[in-house]
Amino acid sequence: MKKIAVVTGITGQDGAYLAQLLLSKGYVVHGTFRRTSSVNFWRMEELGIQDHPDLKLVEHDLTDLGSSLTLIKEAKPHEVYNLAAQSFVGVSFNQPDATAQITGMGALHLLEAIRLTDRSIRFYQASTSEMFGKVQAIPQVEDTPFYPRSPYGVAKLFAHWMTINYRESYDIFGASGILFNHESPLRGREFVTRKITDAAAKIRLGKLDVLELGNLGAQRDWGFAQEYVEGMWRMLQADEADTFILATNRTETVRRFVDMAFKAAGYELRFEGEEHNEVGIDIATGKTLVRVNPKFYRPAEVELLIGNPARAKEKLGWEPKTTLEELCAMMVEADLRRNKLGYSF
Ligand code: NDP
Ligand code: GDR
Repeated sequence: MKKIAVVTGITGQDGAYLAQLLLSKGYVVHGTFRRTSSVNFWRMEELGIQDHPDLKLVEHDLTDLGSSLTLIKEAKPHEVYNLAAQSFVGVSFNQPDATAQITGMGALHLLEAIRLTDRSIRFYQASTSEMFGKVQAIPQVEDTPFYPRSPYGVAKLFAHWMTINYRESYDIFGASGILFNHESPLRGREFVTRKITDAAAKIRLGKLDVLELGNLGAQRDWGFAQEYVEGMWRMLQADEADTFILATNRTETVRRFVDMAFKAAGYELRFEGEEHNEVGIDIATGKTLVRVNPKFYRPAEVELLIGNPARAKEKLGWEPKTTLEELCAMMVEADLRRNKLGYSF
């Protein structure tokens, strides 16, 4: 009999990659999406899985407890991966309530549905390095104290502790993956890496003059999303439910990523100016291609993230393989291709 998995947030980056992985392993996947006036399945189309016979697309809203109960009752899954969230940190400052409902309470609704339906169902919660926020240790490990710096980080911390609480209270197999930033050609264009690679491609093709960004000094630990979903799956195959960090143990500034992406698009940049006035100039022509616009700064920033994935390596045999240079080049190449074809995602 085939294993059955529920993946919430199938229209997102990780949902699409995870569905592809699970289908390749012979699972039946119930992928959830929320009702909108025009649902967008472009990521599943890019991966060629949207018409897979074992992929069932289910309408579901995380903020509705009844919707989660029905989902779990009808799908009868062995595993539930909770990837759906209001996942954009910047937006969470403008929509803290909605973020708390979706990103925080949404996880609790699924845990309640499992508790009330079948406690043998294994649950994965998409936790985040944003929970470390104002970091208390470098690099961050599973036991580093949390200090979230955004409504998103606070909501995720609630969901993380709920997962542990249901593990301890009801013996539910609840695994929490503290994943550091992971990117890919399927990343949403509001996130900084994809914003940069898309802009570098557009500038190369003469479709954009200047890229505007916020804090260029923020440091992130960026890995490749396709490898990270493999880690999620491994967490649910382990003997015991646990909390694991997935990261690369390398950190770079946003500025360095800009430099890399523009290099991949054929430019050599020179950075000049102080913080809010900083610009990136094309050395060959003297043209300004990158400019800081303070409107992209956040009310509170997470300045430095770097994660040590030693526990995942030891207990799950998981480690990242793709370098940041390879990842960045892959994203720029995909954005050059899409922009040439006139795609808008
Ligand atoms: P995306 O933003 O690409 O995808 C989020 C998904 O959640 C989308 O499918 C979105 O649907 C769905 N969603 C949003 N609101 C609701 C709702 N009310 N009901 C149901 N579904 C909803 O995120 P990623 O794929 O990058 O990330 C996956 C998960 O991992 C998220 O929970 C994120 O917070 C977390 N995470 C991500 C990291 C990363 O670097 N990518 C790192 C650490 C954690 P729609 O398409 O309709 O908007
Ligand atoms: P993050 O990712 O907040 O780490 O959350 P994002 O790519 O949005 O920001 C990374 C860093 O870049 C700085 N930055 C900008 N960010 C955006 N989006 N746009 C800009 O113009 C810009 N300029 C500078 C930000 O200030 C920040 O420091 C992501 C999400 O996927 C979360 O869901 C996930 O939990 C974490 O990664 C780990």
